[in-house]
Amino acid sequence: MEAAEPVGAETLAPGVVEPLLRGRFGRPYRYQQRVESTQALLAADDPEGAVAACEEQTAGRGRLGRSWEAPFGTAILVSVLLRPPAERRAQELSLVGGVATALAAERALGLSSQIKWPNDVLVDRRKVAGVLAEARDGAVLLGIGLNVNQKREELPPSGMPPAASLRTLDSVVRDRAPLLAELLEALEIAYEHWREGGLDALYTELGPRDFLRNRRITVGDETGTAIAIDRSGRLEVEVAGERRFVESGEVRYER
Ligand code: BT5
Repeated sequence: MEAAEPVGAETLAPGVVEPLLRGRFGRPYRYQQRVESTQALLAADDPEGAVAACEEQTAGRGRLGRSWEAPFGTAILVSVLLRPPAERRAQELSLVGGVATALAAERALGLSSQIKWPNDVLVDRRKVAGVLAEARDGAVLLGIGLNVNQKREELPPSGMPPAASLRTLDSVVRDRAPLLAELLEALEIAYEHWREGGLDALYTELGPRDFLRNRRITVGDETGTAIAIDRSGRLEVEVAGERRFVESGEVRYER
């Protein structure tokens, strides 16, 4: 048995979130106060659009074995089960999640946001959200962590890019449930566009938010200039006068 929530606590419990859902994402809506990772609350045989959320992860995951940290009740920590059509490149889904999260963050803040290939959402050069796409028996679990109400001292101290929450950006404390409903709606719309037309169909949103464009970057042991995220989700880079297309990996950037 989990401890009861404090009366009046701001929460992502089903009774609060489900009435706010407008599309098919979030049906079913699975919720636990504490869980190892929201990615563990969904299985490949769940219907597309099944969603899991929690107040705190005890082993929240980033990419490449890294961790995702957020104190109880401060962030949106959510996973969505997707079943992309075979003709689409599932690797593009972290950018689809990035576009949806960027739009939801912008609507909340009234500030513009950027997408740092392949999976970060930045505002004012700081990371407010990260996206994790994991394959699971033909399905994809798309996990999104969006920092909402963390105070500065509750954010990881030394990330690159440095971390921010919506609250550290504009000093507003927000109810997370309506924001989660907006995020799921934005994700459903972006996903449907992508299903129909690939990243081409999202490029008007993605292209102008491409953070690495024209920056000096290092990928692996090569240094060059990022040209842009291309329409298949790869990062186009110019290294010593030659164009390369990077499929995946870690990017370090100057400034
Ligand atoms: C990501 O990984 O950015 C993907 C994060 C996905 C988290 C969601 S939460 C719901 C779902 N369930 C999960 O278990 N995961 C997903 P990556 O690019 O590897 O970034 C990880 C790095 O970001 C860490 O090594 C830290 O430096 C930094 N970091 C950790 N927590 C952070 C936070 N709350 N805000 C900003 N940066 C953070």
